[in-house]
Amino acid sequence: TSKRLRVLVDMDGVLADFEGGFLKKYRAKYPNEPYINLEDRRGFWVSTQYGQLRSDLCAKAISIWESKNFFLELDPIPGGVEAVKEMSKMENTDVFICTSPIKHYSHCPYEKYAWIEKHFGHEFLEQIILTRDKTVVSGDILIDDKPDILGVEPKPSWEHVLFLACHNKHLLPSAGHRSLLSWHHDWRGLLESKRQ
Ligand code: UMP
Repeated sequence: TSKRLRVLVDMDGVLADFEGGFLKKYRAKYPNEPYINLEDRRGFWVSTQYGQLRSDLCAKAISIWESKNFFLELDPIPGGVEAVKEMSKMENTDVFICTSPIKHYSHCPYEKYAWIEKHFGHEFLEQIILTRDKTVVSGDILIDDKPDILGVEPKPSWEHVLFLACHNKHLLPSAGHRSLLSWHHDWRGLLESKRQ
């Protein structure tokens, strides 16, 4: 056991506002199509809920995040960049940004690196983990808005702390995991609880 704490922080929905950026660009591209207000979002997959609204809207939704500059232009989630910069300067603490790129790889992986460089600086590129399977990454804690994080490792080393998002707030409080309601809530206490 190491005396250092390893914190894994998800990007979309935790540091970068995927849901807000999606809705803004979807409404601009498809002004005459129906859409789902953020307070009515249910389930992690935007494409699934749009497909339920009308089957052709699934592909229209996907076209938004497959477009150039979608990931690069996402706004930061309030307090997230500041919190991660602060925790990266804490003693005995290693922070990694752990994020799953979409499989349409033309823009997303590049833009995730560019977003981190823009908001955290060039040095922070060392801290990026791009993976479609977070269960094989080791850490003490994973702060992520996806309720079910599954992969080939049945017993991941991290504790999943659910970050509140428009699509998961109706699930709270969950018996399954602890949660972090926003970056203005007590993330420092959460980290301290893992050092005990
Ligand atoms: N994503 C989809 N479809 C959706 C919603 C999100 O492909 O309906 C993408 C965006 C992110 C990835 O690239 O899935 C989720 O990554 P994590 O937040 O789990 O790291």
